[in-house]
Amino acid sequence: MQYDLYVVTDEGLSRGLTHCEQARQAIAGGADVIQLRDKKCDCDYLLRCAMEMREDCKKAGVMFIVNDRLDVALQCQADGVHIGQGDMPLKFARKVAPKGFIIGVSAGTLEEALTAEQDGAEYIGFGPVFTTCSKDDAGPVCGLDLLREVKRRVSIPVVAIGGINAANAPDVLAAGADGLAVISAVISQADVTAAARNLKAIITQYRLSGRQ
Ligand code: TZP
Ligand code: MG
Repeated sequence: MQYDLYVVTDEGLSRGLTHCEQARQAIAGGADVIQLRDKKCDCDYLLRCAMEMREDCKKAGVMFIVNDRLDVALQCQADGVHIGQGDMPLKFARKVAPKGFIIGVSAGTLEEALTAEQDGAEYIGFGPVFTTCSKDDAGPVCGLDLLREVKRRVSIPVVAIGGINAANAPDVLAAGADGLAVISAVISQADVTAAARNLKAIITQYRLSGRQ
């Protein structure tokens, strides 16, 4: 499973694009994973977005994940769901998830990362690695040292999130991140495709340089 460029959609942080438009433009720029994230809209709209994004991701061979909402993820046959520490516990989600369904878990400490792995998460979203303005309750900044430590201690993929951009991406990769999850560095840019393409090129360049 490739998590390299993991783009999280957000209509509040976009310059007027819908979730579906953001996803299509990020896919055109080389996103490996698209996550639909909306904590405000009604369920009907979320489901319609999810259905359309599911199709676009499938056509492009891109992984599609729904944030928080296992019901929506199952209904649209997403590849998986992403759950936070305050969401439905992983073991309950696993019980109703089909075989092969991906469950990602947010972690902000080493303990949370270890527990997520023990409980059977497919990947960890670790952060906020840096300060972020995109999530009010993101919690304390973890920093690159803790990311490195988490990478040493867990064996499932660790996707770094929080304040990641083209300038700090090489440092995050050097700390061992298996993927870079971003909102504003791609979604808030005037040219979403170009921003995604630029980040993807940095990741590809880093991987090709043989350091990972
Ligand atoms: N979880 C931890 S930080 C964060 C989320 C959803 C926000 C990331 O947004 P940005 O704009 O890439 O910092
Ligand atoms: Mg959540």
